[in-house]
Amino acid sequence: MDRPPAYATSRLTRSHTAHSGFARDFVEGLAAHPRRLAPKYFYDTAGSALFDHICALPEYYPTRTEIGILRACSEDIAACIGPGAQIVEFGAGSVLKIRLLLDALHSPAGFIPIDISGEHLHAAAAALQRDYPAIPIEPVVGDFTAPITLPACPAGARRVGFFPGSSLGNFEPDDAIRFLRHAAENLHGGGMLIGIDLVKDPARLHAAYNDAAGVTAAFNRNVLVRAQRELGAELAPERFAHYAFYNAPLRRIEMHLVSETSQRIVVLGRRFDFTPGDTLHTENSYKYTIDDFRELARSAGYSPGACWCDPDRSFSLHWLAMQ
Ligand code: AVJ
Repeated sequence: MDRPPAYATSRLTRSHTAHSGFARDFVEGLAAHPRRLAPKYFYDTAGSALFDHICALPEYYPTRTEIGILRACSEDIAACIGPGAQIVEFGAGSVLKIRLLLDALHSPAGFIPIDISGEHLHAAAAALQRDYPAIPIEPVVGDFTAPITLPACPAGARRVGFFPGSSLGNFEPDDAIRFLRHAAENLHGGGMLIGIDLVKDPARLHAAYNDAAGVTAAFNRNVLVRAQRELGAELAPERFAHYAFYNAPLRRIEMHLVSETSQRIVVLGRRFDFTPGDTLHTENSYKYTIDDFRELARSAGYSPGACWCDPDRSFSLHWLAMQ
């Protein structure tokens, strides 16, 4: 009898933590000083589509630069990963980059994309499964910043993490170390391939998060639209301005939503007043130097190996073996 596609069975492993957490975290974040919201809440179906649009923007260099590195160095990367690997991707989104990796790998044993945006993930995983019928693809809908149960690793396979896009930059450096340590436990000693955006000219960073077409602004504001729809929040997204800047001493892009007027958000029986200029901090995106990132990986228990960059040294891909 034919085995059902792994894709169909893994729907059972979905976790709902991301949804139930939004109400609590939205209210808690508005009550905090300064006001803040975790960037994982950007990624409802509309937000995931807006993020895909960001990746194609002329100003947003990380995605196309990382894809260029993956293409140019795929043989070296495949040699580091080795044959028979089961790849676990954290925050898989539209699963585009994994295709380059799967094409280069020697007899991959499976692919587990994890993403918080269920609809988006399942559509992407189904399309990927059609193109790679021989590779078991088992999507897991969930929040990879929380403990998560993964499908089993096939006998004889070794698990390798794939964390592209510099998504690690969303963590505070201490939390990045904690995340990498946990990932190492889930990977049972396997290695990790990770994309890290590099410290560079602030003007280029600024442009990447302040695109002329206003897509990043829409992405930022979408979290308010989501609160209207999912939590019944009374608020006016268009009265919040997108504000993104490079905080050079802390080596991070900060994104905020800045109130343009005196206004009130009413949500779940609570009221939050804003005066003009009050902000809601929605994202940090940390940048690293190659040496600083390798040091961070070491303190998380990895042994940094090869590092691949584009010729401008805008972006880096790192192979982290286990110590
Ligand atoms: C998905 C976290 C890597 O920080 O560049 C893009 C998200 N925010 N534009 C990034 C994002 C605004 C992105 N990461």
